[in-house]
Amino acid sequence: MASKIDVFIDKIKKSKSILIVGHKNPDGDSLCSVLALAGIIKQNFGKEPVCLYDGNIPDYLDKVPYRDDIIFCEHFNLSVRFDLAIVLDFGTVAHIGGALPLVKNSAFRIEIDHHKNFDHIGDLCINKETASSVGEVLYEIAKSKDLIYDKDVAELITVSILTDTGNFKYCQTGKALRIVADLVDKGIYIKNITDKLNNKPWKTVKTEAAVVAKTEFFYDRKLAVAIVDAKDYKNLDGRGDIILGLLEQTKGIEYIVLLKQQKINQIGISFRSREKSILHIAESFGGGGHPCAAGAVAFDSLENVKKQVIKAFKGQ
Ligand SMILES: [Mn+2]
Repeated sequence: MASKIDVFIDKIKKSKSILIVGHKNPDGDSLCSVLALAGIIKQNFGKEPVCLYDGNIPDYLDKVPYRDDIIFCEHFNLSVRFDLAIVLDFGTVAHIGGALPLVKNSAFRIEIDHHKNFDHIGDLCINKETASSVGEVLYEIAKSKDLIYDKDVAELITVSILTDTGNFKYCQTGKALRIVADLVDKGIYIKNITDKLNNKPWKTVKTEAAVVAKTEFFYDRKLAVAIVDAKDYKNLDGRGDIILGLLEQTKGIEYIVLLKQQKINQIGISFRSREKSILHIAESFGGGGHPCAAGAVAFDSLENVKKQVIKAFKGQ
């Protein structure tokens, strides 16, 4: 990995124009790793990368440092040729979204990811599947090359890690905790960060609460199924993690399914399990993820998808 990072640094030094993008509809890791990397490049090499996104950034991320430095890709001239494009946290090329032509058109491409990725776009790939988040990979790169960064960048790296580990819940090793411990020792204060993330519009909080209140239970209350219909979907902020988090607190619940009607016949499905793996169920709907947290998108009516999901948990 060391020599790859040397190439990475060398490319940054030699490039006059640099583009940084994450995945479409950014989550905390995608947005904050893009902004953190832009900060690291500015503060060490004096260059101003262009940061672009596609889709929507959730409101809860509106107060993260440097939030105003990322531009909606449709507000940018898509025929520009960059010397260097850096793509973060994307998983698969289809997730890059509207900035893809700019990435393809760049003279050199670097990808930095922690997803299992079979669909590379980088001329240089710095991928670390064992990393909790791209924020963690950036921390490691900066550390290995003695790159400096300010407190805002440290906060961004922390948001990346907190988001992708579900506030450390999904950590399989102590690595992510040690990184954040180091950043706390260097002066960040986690309460400041979580206060910034408490930034949802009332209509979102109200919708989340109403969805939780309408939850249905199956199989001796082991399975909870919550539904966000198309009307509620436009009020949702991000993936509906708060709905899942609230239901998770219920005594006796083993599995939670959240159905989100993104379009009339397009249903986003989030699966959560307390213990047993539900990955095979997500995969049976064409999705994937982790043993206890997975997702899929089904192209059928809400009623049909609901029926199929309930059936899939029979005997689980
Ligand atoms: Mn990520």
